[in-house]
Amino acid sequence: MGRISTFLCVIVCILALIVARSSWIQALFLVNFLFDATLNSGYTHAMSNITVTRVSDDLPIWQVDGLVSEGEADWIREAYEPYMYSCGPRAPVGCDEVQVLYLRSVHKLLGAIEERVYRLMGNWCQIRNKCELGSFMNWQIVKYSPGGMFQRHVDGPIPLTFMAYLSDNEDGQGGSTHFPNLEVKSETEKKVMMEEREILYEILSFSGIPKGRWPPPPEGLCVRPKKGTVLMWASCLSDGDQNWQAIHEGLPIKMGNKYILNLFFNEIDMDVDVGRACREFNSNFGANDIFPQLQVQHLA
Ligand SMILES: O=C(O)CCC(=O)C(=O)O
Repeated sequence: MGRISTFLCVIVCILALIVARSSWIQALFLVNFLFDATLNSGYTHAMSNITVTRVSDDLPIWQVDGLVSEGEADWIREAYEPYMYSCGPRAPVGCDEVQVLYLRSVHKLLGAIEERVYRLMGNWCQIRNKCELGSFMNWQIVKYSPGGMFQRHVDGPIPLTFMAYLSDNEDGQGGSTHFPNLEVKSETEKKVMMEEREILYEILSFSGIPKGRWPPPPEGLCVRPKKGTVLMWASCLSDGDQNWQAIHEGLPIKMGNKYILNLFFNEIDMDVDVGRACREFNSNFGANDIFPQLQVQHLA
């Protein structure tokens, strides 16, 4: 009896806290989110052949394929869509998002993906003893609608960003992730960059924004969203400082929607010593240490 009443007390206190911090509507919404059986249904797809490709020599940035399946990407998009709300003031323009603050064990698929990432990053995880679900920041799912974009920024200094595309962007749709400081090397990369530039100008010319206030055009590497593809990159240097090569933006999309899934490997206690995690990450680990079981390929 004692245990049951303690349990009920804890639940009531948690609910009271939620209500105190939000409106009734939001509170009901959050409670529903927490106990939504769909999100807890454990939909997963077996991990297939995972490949890791170093995308640029200028920055520790890798493309990981096979970690999130296309079916999982569809599932996440559809399951979390009802819980999305308009992004906050510091967030991207023209977007909705959902932050998954709760137990990864409740959100089974996100928990499974997080475990896969830890397995992939064997050494870093084990040495730092950080292979437990929820060691890092919240999962975040973002949806961009036409005109939606995320201005240039650096995530960090953060040892590692995980970003999965949950939708495909076709030719002419825009919405690539642009790294202005990373060199464009191949003709294909140049073609994507030029197309993104054209779309940006087209959107801006209808936006009413005076020309003098237009953002700079894409001049660096543009990665076009492909459902299930993951990008991972480090935003700090070995001395713990921000790596400005990691500056990036989500370019505006012209039509349709774009969805991404983010996890920032920023330790929760990193506010105490932001530089430490960067120093340990960078001085001890290279690509083959982060992904020890995998052969890292290089883009030609
Ligand atoms: O949408 C993108 O391609 C980039 C998103 C991004 O930079 C972020 O979520 O921090």
